[in-house]
Amino acid sequence: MIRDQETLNLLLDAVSRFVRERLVPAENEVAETDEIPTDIVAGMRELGLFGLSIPEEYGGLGLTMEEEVLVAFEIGKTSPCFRSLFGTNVGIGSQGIIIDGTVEQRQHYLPKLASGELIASFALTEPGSGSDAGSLSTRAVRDGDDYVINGTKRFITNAPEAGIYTVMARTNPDVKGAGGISAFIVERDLPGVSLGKIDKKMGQKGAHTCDVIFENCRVPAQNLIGGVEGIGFKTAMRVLDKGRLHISAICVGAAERMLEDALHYALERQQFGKPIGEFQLIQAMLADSKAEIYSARSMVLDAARRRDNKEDVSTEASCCKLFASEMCGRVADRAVQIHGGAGYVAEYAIERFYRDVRLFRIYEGTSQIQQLVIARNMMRNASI
Ligand code: COS
Repeated sequence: MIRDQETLNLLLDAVSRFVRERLVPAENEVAETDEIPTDIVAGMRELGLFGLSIPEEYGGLGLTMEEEVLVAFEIGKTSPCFRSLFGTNVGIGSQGIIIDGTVEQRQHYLPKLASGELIASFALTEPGSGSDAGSLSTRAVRDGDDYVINGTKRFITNAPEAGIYTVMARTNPDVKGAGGISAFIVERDLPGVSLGKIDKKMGQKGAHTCDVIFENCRVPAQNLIGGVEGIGFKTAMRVLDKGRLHISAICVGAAERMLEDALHYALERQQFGKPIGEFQLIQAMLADSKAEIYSARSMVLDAARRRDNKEDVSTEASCCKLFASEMCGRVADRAVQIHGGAGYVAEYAIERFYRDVRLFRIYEGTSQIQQLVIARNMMRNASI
């Protein structure tokens, strides 16, 4: 599916260099200040990172899924907070508009998202509905040419930076589950939109989440995604199918970085008169990690190619998210173990990565939700 290998190689080289030369050296500063420097954000814009998946006609790079995961493998090799800043424009923030939006909605928002001038957030989770996304209680009531939205969204990535939110809200209260939900594009500056305090997280400093609160917020009806009520949950699920593949690729990149750090440490650190890498118990941890990363990488590439071939990859995306995020957690644990006491102090990047990657097993659907999706799809497709 790669359309032009030479152009793709140039992009991958440029991203890889940007990660090595600009992002990795800034990791500690961002962890301390909780802010990504503006020159780095400008660099991300220049590289086109905000528009990786946005069609070229709207100013994005229009990458295929396979191309996108190849970029994500590279981006994953540094602090996940960097990806987070443009990740919602590439994935969950923009995809609702790309997949189900009207032509007017695409024309109006996508060019600004592609350039990074505008940040989009995805507002699905609420205080009372996380894994059970279909039970959400934010309400949108039609009133003339507007919808009036009331409710609170929780843990919204990039909410403080975002200019628009794709908000899933219940338009039909008589339908308790997914069928009563619609998706809206809500502009941050509208009266009735406010933000909660920025969450204090375990890791991923530099990436911000907070509550987004809607109080009698009037949203023009033309901002109903696709112009149709009742399809918002399906939009959200399709968005997540793609997002889960992207996150899986980030897990692979992060695991590669952690293993590389652990390998260097194992080659340098001397105990019992030789580098600890010469001990077979250390080698086992290195080898298990290498094999698992290779496995996850192969899965992600296969699922991405299938999506590019227009196959339904709901099951494969969940398989990738489940395996890659759990694998990443195991690699993080082994990498700390190989570092020994040094792995527990902030001087080494692995201490930060260990905390940062913990989120991968939770967001865009917990490992348990991925198991549930996989098993339900298996049972649905079984011919008995
Ligand atoms: N693509 C398209 N449509 C989908 C879909 C997908 N991947 N998954 C489900 N649907 C459709 C179903 O076909 C169903 O449509 P019909 O009513 O027409 O049959 C509808 O959506 C409801 O699906 P389902 O009955 O499976 O919904 P449930 O309420 O049982 O919930 C889970 C499904 C649990 C899988 C869903 O709520 C989920 O993914 N939860 C996790 C949410 C999450 O990832 N949150 C992370 C925060 S966002 S970063």
